[in-house]
Amino acid sequence: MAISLQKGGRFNLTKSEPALKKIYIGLGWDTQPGSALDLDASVFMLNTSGKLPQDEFFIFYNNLKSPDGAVQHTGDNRTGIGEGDDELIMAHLGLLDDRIGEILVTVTMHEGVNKNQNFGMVHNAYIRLVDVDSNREILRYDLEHNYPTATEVEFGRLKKEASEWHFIASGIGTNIGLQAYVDKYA
Ligand SMILES: [Ca+2]
Ligand SMILES: [Ca+2]
Repeated sequence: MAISLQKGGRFNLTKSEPALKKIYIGLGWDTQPGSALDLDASVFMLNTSGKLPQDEFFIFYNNLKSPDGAVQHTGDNRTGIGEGDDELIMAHLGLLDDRIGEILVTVTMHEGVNKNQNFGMVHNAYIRLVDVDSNREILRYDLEHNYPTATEVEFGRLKKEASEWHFIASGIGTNIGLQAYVDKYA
């Protein structure tokens, strides 16, 4: 049975899953019947100062793979229609560049500000972590909090502390737009 986390919850991956090497990060969401929303998963791979070591460590639909080969985005979903994972990210902990101490997983609403869309229109949003080798779900965080003004939401982050990887169910919504969001970590 997978662990279910609440907003702000933490899980020590290294301690609980010592054999874990490859993680499949599944992100899902649904919209109102009949309305398609294009949500985009992005990953910020940060150093211990909380910055991207170089721009290419920002992984999104136009830069699908990190320079170290550790993180790969499997592609863009334009509608969110259907059950199950809408966008997927693969993370191979063993391949990570030594400088990386934090991996943020954020979902942004494509042109949300221009289209007057926000996360209040999104339902059943979740992030889940699956052990690729055993195909077993390790944990899941359902974002039950409502985000009526947010155009981007950090779903969760992996953080290395004293050589151990932790998952944090952050669930932080903002409405600054993707460019401003990227600028914060550049
Ligand atoms: Ca998308
Ligand atoms: Ca969906």
